[in-house]
Amino acid sequence: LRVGFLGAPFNKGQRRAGVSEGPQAVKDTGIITTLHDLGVDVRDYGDVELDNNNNNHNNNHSKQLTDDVSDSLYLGPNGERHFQTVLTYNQRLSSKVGEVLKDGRLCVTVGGDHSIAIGTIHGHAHSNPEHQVVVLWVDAHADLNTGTSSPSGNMHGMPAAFHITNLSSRHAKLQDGFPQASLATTHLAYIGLRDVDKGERAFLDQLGIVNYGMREVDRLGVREVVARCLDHLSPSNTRPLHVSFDIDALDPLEAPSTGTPVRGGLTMREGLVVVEEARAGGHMGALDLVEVNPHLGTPTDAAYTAHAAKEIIMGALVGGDSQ
Ligand code: DIR
Ligand code: MN
Ligand code: MN
Ligand code: MN
Repeated sequence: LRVGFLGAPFNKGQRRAGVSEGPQAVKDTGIITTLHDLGVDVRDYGDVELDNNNNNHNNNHSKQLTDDVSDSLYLGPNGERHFQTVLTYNQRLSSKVGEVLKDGRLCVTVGGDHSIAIGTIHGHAHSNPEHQVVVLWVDAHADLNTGTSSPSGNMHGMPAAFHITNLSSRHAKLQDGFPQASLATTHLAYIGLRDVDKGERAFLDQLGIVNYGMREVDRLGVREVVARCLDHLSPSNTRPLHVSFDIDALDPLEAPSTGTPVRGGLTMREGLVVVEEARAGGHMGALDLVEVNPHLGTPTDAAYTAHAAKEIIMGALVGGDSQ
C-alpha cells in the first residue's frame, strides 16, 4: 500500500478558530510512524498553505489563515462567507491532491474544516477523467447547501453541493470556472446524517441522493448500510472511491473536539466498520478526515478526538491489521 499524507490547515469554511490545528493534532498521535511500522509506504507531503510563497514545512500557516481581517470583502454573491478564500484555497488543494495521486498513492487529506472537500474531491475526480469517482460522505451533516439555501453562509456546509452536476449551476464559481462539478446524483451516498437543514433535505429528496441517517443505522445495522451504499455507488465495484469522513459523524462521546457536535452519532466501532468495509472494496483512492478542532474541549478531549481520527484513518488504510 502506498499512501500520501496531506495536511489542509484551513478554517475559513466555518467560524471557530482551532480547526486549522487539526492536521498537526492528528500527526501528533504518531500516525505516520505507526503506518510505517505496519509496512505501509507512506509519504508526508506536508501542509497545503493558502499562500503560494509559503513553504510547506513552516508552522505559521494557521496564524496566517486566522488573522485575516477583511472578512466582509470575501462574501460571495449569495452571502457565502470567505467565498474567494475558500475557493482559491481549494483550487490549490485540488492540484496537490492530483500530484499525490499521480505519484500512485492513496491520498489522505487531514483538515481543516469540511470545505476542503471542495478541493480534494475535485482533485480526485479530475485526475481520473476516464473513471467515474464516487463519494461516500460520512457525517452528521449533509454539507449540501448552496449559497442561497444555507442558513449560515458557512462554506463547510456546502462542499457536496459543489460537486453535484444538477446543483452546480446554483453555485457561484471562480472566474475561471472552478470548481467544475463531477458527480451525478447517483455518485454520492451518505452515512450518519442526523442534522440536515430544510433546503438540504429538499435537495436529497428531489435528487434522490442515497442517504442513511442514524435511524437507518439503528434499523439495518451499519454493515448493511455501508454495503448498500457501496453497491449503489459502484455496482460492479470498479469505480474509484472517495471517502469524506467528518469526525462529527462519530458520537461526541468519541470525538468531543469538533465545531458542530451532534449527539446520537456513530460509535467508534460503527465508524470503523464504515471505513473497513470501504477499504475492503479495494478501490479507495482518497480519504478526507476533517473537523478535528483541538482548541475545543479540554486537552484530554482534544487528544481523544485526534486519536479517534487516527483510528478511523488506520481503519481505512489497514483495516484491523494493527490489532
Ligand atoms: C449547517 C451546519 N448545515 C450549515 N453544517 C455543518 O451551516 O450549513 N457541517 N456543521 O459540518
Ligand atoms: Mn505546517
Ligand atoms: Mn461535514
Ligand atoms: Mn458535520
